[in-house]
Amino acid sequence: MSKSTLAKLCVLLLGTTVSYAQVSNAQDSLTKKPIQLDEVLVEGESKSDPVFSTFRSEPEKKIVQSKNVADLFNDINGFSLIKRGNYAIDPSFRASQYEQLNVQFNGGTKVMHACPNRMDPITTHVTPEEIERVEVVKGPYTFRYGPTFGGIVNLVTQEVEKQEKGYHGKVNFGGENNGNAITSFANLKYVGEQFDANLNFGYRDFGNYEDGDGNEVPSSFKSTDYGVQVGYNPTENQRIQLGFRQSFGRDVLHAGLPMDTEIDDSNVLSLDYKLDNISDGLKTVSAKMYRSQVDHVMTNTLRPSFMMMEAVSEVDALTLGGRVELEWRPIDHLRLYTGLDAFSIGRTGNRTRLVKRNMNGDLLPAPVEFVDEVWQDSQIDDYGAFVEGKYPLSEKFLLNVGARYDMVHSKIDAPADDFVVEYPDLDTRTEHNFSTTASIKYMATSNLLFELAYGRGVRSANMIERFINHFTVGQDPYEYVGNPFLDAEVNNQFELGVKANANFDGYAINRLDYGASAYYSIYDNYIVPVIDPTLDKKYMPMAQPTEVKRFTNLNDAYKTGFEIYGELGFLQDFAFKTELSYVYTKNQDLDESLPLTPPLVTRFNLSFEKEKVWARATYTITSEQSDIAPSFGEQTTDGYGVMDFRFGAKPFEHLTVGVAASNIFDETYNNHLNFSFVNQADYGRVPINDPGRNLSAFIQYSF
Ligand SMILES: [Cu+2]
Repeated sequence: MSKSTLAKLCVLLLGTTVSYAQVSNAQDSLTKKPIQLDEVLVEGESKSDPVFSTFRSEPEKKIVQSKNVADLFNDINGFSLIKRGNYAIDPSFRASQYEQLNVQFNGGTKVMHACPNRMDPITTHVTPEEIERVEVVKGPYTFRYGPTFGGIVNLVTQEVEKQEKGYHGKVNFGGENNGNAITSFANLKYVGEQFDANLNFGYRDFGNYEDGDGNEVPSSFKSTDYGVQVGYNPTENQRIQLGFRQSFGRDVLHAGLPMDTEIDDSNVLSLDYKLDNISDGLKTVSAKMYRSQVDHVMTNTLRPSFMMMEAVSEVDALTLGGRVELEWRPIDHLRLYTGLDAFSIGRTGNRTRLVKRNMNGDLLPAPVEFVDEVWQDSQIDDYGAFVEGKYPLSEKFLLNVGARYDMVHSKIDAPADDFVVEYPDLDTRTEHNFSTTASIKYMATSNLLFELAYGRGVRSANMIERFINHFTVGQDPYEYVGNPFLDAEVNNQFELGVKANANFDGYAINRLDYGASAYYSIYDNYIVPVIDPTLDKKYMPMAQPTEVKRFTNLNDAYKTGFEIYGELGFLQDFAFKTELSYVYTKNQDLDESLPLTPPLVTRFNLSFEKEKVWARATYTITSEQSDIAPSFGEQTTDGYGVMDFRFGAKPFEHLTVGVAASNIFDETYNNHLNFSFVNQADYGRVPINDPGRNLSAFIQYSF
């Protein structure tokens, strides 16, 4: 069936519900709004938002492109992307990444990856179209949402309870010429007085993209997702919400990893509850529980190494978690939050290798099979307790103080023999972590806000850093060995910032928004893999590099940087925006940068926006990165400039169309954080280039 027939069918199907929705809308215009769950952390309110927080929400009607994960973060100042291809993309914020960022959905739900190579980060388990807001807390400045080291990234899916009553829905299709990608997404929701329901379905099929020189990059993937969410408001001040979603990734090629994903299935079950307006002293109780699971199968079938050896890894991850929070008003104006949370991750799985040839390349008389423990049945549990208070010292000064305690248990149930030899004292380990923060907001005028914050965020080592056993899991080609006795790493971050805006009515220039913030982080026990001469290489001992890295705590490391932005509104409908972000890191122990430090990025945006038509041109200049980490095989990366253009329109009441061109000048470039090609027939170990010119078209029907 062609795309257009499908579109017509969907329109017909949904058309019947449209007429019904119009009737019910009219009836419900008098009713009150139901209570809202704490999915959103940042509401744009100086008095309640966490300090140094920001959010980006793309108004749904202004979409011109089917989104991908990269687009979610691309436009947020300070973010970069760690790419291993076009699918496994991890956000990096101010040179913090992976578990250093507290990435979650809807105020707390987590999905942890199963793959030791991070082929399946949290961002791959949700349809990007579903994400309506991306919220960021830029440092360890609140501990209500779990242990936080470098900051919080909260991905908010559509909030049903905020919608108008009645039936709503949309169906959209997108296509891209670079890689012949197609995307489709459908959503239907019903919002009633007491009951609401939300249904999503998405399908995406991406081919291999070409870089600016026309070289094809192995990066194709397919994914199918669906989600169901039902909400019930038993009384005016209560809400209970149940959600379930599944995602199926298939045939994912990873240019920068040694294998490809055959199967990547995940599911997430979550239950939320909130009781509001309880009493004068105790205001609110909110609770959340979730369970998520990822099953991952990867092979080297399509890779050069398959000739020598067939490898299949079957791994899975189970994440369980929950939180209970009480909001108090013990005295006038003091908002006090107390709570408990828990987070548990367990992983299992093996790699099976069938060795077919010997070192010289001669066929063996019979292939020999080996089974390697990938995760050694490890588990990490984190139980936390937090308290946080917001108190206005005066009309203009708002004080926020918070503290958190985490008890972290880690254990390894099926250690490999050689891991036991390396660490004979393996046992269940318990760590006690204390995090604190204090910050002040000074609201000088309603248009001028100063913020000053200190936070001490603590992160216990993740499972790879503790328990990986001679696997190549980094951006460099070294075998990595975990260290179960690592100390937790600590980020002492200081930050000072300002945000302001001004409106000039009746002038050609009608609006000015600007802001800046500068930070300095002193790291204790920063965790990085460092070459350890006492370790012998386990797999292919003759192949370069022959050294092995072990995860280690650094004595001294720091980072510092700033972000600046300014936006000028003119002639009512136009805006010009400039953003700049810079971060500098130092690993003083090795006298080099910390790995994966993004380069200086400057962005210029010219946009035009009217009710029925909108357009935006963006020019992003990424500077050369010469502050590198040579011990990770990093090389200086050249600077580059990329021009993008988007245009959208709403020709009819329910219809949105969009076209976009990214990398218009077909620039050939690679970002400093891109991984290098690994185990590919056509490429040596050189950085993966980003896509060349890409033209896309998008159509959406919504009601
Ligand atoms: Cu994998």
